[in-house]
Amino acid sequence: MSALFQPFKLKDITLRNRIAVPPMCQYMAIDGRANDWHVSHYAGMARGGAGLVIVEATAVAPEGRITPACTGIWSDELAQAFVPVVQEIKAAGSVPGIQIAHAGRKASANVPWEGDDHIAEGDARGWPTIAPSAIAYGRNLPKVPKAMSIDDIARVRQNFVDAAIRARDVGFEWLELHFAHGYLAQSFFSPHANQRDDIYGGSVENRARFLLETLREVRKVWPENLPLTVRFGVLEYDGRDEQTLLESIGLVRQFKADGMDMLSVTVGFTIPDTTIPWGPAFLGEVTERVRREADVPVSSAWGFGTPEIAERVVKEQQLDLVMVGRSHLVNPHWTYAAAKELGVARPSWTLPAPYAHWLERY
Ligand code: FNR
Ligand code: 531
Repeated sequence: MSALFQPFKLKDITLRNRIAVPPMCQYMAIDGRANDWHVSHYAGMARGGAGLVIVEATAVAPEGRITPACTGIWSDELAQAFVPVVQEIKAAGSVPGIQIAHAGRKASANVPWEGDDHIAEGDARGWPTIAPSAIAYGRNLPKVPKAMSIDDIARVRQNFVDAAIRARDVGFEWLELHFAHGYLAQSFFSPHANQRDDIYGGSVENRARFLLETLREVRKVWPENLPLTVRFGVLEYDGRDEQTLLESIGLVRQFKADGMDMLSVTVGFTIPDTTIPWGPAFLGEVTERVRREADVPVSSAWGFGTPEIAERVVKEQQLDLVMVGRSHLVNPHWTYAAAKELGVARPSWTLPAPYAHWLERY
């Protein structure tokens, strides 16, 4: 029996298998609005059989976009633009999730295929960035952000709450807070990026404050019966990882106590000068450690995108859910192909009728 093709129940949501499409920016929005590109992109992977499809990092405020082409949900009108995306994912038998985000000091950048760097000062396409402290990321993102005031912090926290309400109201059934990848929330937790001397900086409790306050406020508005999850970088590969992991696992325990249902483990990506041991499933061990020490359901990503690896890490209970990203850009029907490769009986059940009926018959 394949472990990867067992259902997964979290709160009132049951996924048909352990395969999730992680959020992957498409950089195809205009003024934050989802469009036909997003409908076909997400529908394709849902029709391919994935149990869960998480819509890309979607900004809770205009200045929270990574690039001018990122999606947003800072208005009811932008939220409505996701209705066809939600409908297509559900129609394909998958579960619609969305990741809500604020890019912090990494915002106001060109799309990856047009430089992946900060938009030049004076270029009207860009905007001023905000962050815990006036410390730039560096390298391709040299812009020095404005250190957020207490009012800025309160406003952005409310932006996350309002975004969660809008996501709920347009039918998303799985919410992921983007607390990772060097964006605003992750940067509050990092002593590299957060050198505030008020209650949001200094001690690990203070550096965790924005993340915990935001989670607690979102928990109040997100339906209790639907999964509320967090994507968080538990280490940075910056030479101080044992300390970072201890702090991170302590924070993850607090996330769980405050109502987080699942954690998506990833890398911090807070600073450029790190030595990341890229490789297939390189986060498997640390994900299993977080799962064990924080006693929380976990997913993870980075190189799990072959059927054998995905099957193994679920069977060995390193992960509860496998995030398969780039492999889904290669083949939206990755899940069906994995079912066939793993010898799952009648894998065509993972596809909708118009495809399934003709497969394995002739
Ligand atoms: C990503 N990733 C990403 N992560 C995230 O938390 N929010 C996002 O919006 C994005 N956007 C994004 C765009 C593109 C084009 C890529 C390739 C990646 C990271 C992604 O979710 C995943 O963690 C990585 O791609 C690693 O998994 P794979 O691709 O090795 O399966
Ligand atoms: C991080 C990434 C690094 C290296 C390879 C693939 C992905 N992602 C983070 C994404 C944006 C694109 C780059 C987000 O979290 C929004």
